[in-house]
Amino acid sequence: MTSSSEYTPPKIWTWDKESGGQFASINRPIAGPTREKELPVGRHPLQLYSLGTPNGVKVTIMLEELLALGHSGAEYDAWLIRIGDGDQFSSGFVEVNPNSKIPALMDRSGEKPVRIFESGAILTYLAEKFGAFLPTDPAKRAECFSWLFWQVGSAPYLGGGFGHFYAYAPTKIEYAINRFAMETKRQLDVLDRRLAESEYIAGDEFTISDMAIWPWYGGLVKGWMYGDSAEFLQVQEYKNMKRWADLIGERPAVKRGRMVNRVSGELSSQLHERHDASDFNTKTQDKLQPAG
Ligand SMILES: N[C@@H](CCC(=O)N[C@@H](CS)C(=O)NCC(=O)O)C(=O)O
Repeated sequence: MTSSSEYTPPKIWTWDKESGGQFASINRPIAGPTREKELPVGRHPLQLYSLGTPNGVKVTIMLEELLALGHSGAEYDAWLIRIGDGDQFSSGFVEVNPNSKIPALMDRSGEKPVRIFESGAILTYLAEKFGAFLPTDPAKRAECFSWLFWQVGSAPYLGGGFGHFYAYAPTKIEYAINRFAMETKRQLDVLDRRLAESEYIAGDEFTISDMAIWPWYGGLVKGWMYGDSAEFLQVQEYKNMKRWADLIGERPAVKRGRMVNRVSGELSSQLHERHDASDFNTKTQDKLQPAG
């Protein structure tokens, strides 16, 4: 193994703003707002402040699935939070999520607005509010929650670990890439074995655990994440994952959910803000910014 760094940590760590890397301009070691700015509020009961990353997509898939089931109370305004520009550090955003990370949701349907942050908490809140995509049978519900919490605990090894060191870090560190590639492949094997015995993650029903896991691990086996990572990790080995990733990806609500707050890829797949169901047909970037 080669060592690409001669770094010896000092006795006391200090904040080195010049440390580089793709997120150097937004990362900082302190919490709280950096600027005074209120968040916009639209006309619907639910106000989502997010970006079309895997964590954001979990929630837009859930909202589109709820609407597809006929829950009109799940109508929502999706506002774009550009984390690369530091929108998550505005005073308004920090009031909804003191952790300054997307997604964040405000439920304004009741007498007092309710804030919810952390994607797993948002999925659970919406599932309980609408009585959907969360089994009521205690054993099935426990299985669903087990996989939901598995996702929330595991994805940082994929995103913050493997993805960061394989795709984003300014230098390639063999030790870090090996460590997190190993863990990511182990996680894919966990899912693949589960999906060999079960149609969906939590059993025979599509639930919030599928919605949480699919944007991360489904995206990985579909080759949508971190450059050439699909080849590097040989994701085609995980045949049950592939079956499940395709099954979920074909759902119309999942296709719509992926478009919301998305700022990369085909212009026709980017709906920067969603305020009405008709926006999918009229407000994608190809319609707003015609070529030429
Ligand atoms: N555990 C959180 C993670 C959320 C998260 O990491 N969000 C990222 C984008 S995917 C973010 O907002 N990053 C901005 C930042 O770190 O400043 C969740 O599941 O909601």
